[in-house]
Amino acid sequence: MSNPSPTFTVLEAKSALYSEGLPEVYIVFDTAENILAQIEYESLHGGGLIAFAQGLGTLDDVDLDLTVDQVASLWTWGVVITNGYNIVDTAENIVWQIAEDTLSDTEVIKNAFRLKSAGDWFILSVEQAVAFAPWRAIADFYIIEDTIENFLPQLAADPSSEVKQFINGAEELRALNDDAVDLTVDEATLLATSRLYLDNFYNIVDTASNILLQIDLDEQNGTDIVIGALARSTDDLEEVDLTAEQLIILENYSVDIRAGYTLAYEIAGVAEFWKGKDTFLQGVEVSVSGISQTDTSDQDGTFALGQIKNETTPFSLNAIKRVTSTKASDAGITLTDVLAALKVYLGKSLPGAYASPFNFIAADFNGSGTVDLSDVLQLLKFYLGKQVSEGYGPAWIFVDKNDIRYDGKGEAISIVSDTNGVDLSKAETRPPSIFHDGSTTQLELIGVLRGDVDGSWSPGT
Ligand SMILES: [Ca+2]
Ligand SMILES: [Ca+2]
Repeated sequence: MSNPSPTFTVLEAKSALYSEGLPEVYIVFDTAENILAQIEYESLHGGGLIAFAQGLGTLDDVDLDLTVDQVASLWTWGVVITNGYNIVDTAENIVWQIAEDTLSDTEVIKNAFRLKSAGDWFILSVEQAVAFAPWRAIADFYIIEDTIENFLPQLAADPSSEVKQFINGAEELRALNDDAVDLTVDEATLLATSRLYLDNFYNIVDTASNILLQIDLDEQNGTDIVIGALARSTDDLEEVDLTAEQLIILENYSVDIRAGYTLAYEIAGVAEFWKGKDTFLQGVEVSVSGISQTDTSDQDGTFALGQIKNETTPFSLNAIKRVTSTKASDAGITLTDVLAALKVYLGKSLPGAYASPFNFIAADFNGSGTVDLSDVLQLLKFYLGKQVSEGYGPAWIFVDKNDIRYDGKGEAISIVSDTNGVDLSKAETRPPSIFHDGSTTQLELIGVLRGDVDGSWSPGT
C-alpha cells in the first residue's frame, strides 16, 4: 500500500521549499486564487515552485469568477476544474479563447458552468457570433454589428443552422451604416427574416422576375421587404419577358428598368362547337406560326399560349382537331346532312333548326371553297360507307369568333370569308385564317365539322 502524495497549499509549499525542503512528489492543493497568484508570481520572477509540483489539485469552487486568461493559465498548469465556474471577461477574450479551444480541442471553455459578461452588452461581429454559436449560454445580451456583406454569406450558407438561430435570438441586429448596399430580393428577404433592421437605405438590384415574385409575396403576406426599399433597379433584363400588367406593377414600385426587356403576354382561348350551347371542343391543337408556343384544349375547351411577344404580333394561329374515324356516324353524318348539302348546292333554304352560315363550311366536303354536286355525291358515298375521292371527308374547320356576326339572340347570321368584304356562301366557303392583332388577349374559336351540315355531331359520337 503506497502512501498518497503529500498535499500543500501554495503558502505551505513555499514555506516548505525554504525550510525543510519539498518531497519529490507533492501536490499543490489550494484555491484557484492562490494558485493563480503563485503562477503569476513565478511567471514574473522565473521561479519554479509550481513547475516542480508533480500535480496540481482539483479546484472545487462553484461560484468562482475567472477571466479567460486565468482559465487558460490553470489549464496550462494542469489544474483540473471539476466544478462550475463563471467566465467573466470581455467578449473579445472569450471569443479568442473559444477559437483557441476549437483549434486545440482542450475544451477549457466548454467546461465552464456558464459564460457571462460583466453586465455589458457584447458587440459581436458575425464571425464572433458564429464562434459563440455553440455557447448559447451567452445569448442573453449581445448585439451583432457588422456589414451586410458579412451577414449574408453566413445566413445564406446554412439558413437553418444554429448559427442562424443564434443570430435570430440576438436582442439586436444592426447593419453598419451602409446606405448604398445593393441587395438581391433573396438577400433582402433573408435579412428581413433574420430580424436585421433594414432601417438603412438599400437598393434592390435583381431581375424583374425576382422583384415581381417578391412584390407578389409581400402583398400576400402583408410584409414590406421590397416596399421598404428606397430604390430598386434591375440590372439586366435582356432575357426577361414581362406582361403589360407586370410592367405596370414594376413602374408602380418605381423599379428602374435600366436595360431592355421584352413585353410579352398570354393568350387565353376557348374552342367550342358551332351548334348548340356550351359544347366545348377538347383536343384542339393551337399553335402560332414561327413561335414555339403551342397548346391543346382541355375538356373545357380552354387553351393558353404564353409568352407571346409584342414584336411578333400580329400573327396567324393554326387550330387543328384531328379526325381519326372514317365512320359517318362518328362525324355525326346522316342522310339529313346529305339532303341538307344538296339544298345548299341548289341554293334552297334549310330548316330553321340548323340554318346557319356554318352550313356553307360543312357542305363543302373537300374544302375547295365552293359547294358543288361533287360535294353532295361524295357525302352520300361517305354516308353509305363507300370509298370517297381524295380530298373529300370530315375535317374540323375553325373560325375566329371575331369574324362572325350575330343577331340579337346570339345566332350567327353571317361569317366573313377570306375574300375581303364578302360573306360566306356556297360559292365562298372558306373563313379567314385566324389572325391575332394583339388588341385582345382573348381568343374564341368556333369549330365546324365538314360533312355534318346540320350540326348533329356531339362529343360522345
Ligand atoms: Ca367543294
Ligand atoms: Ca349531321
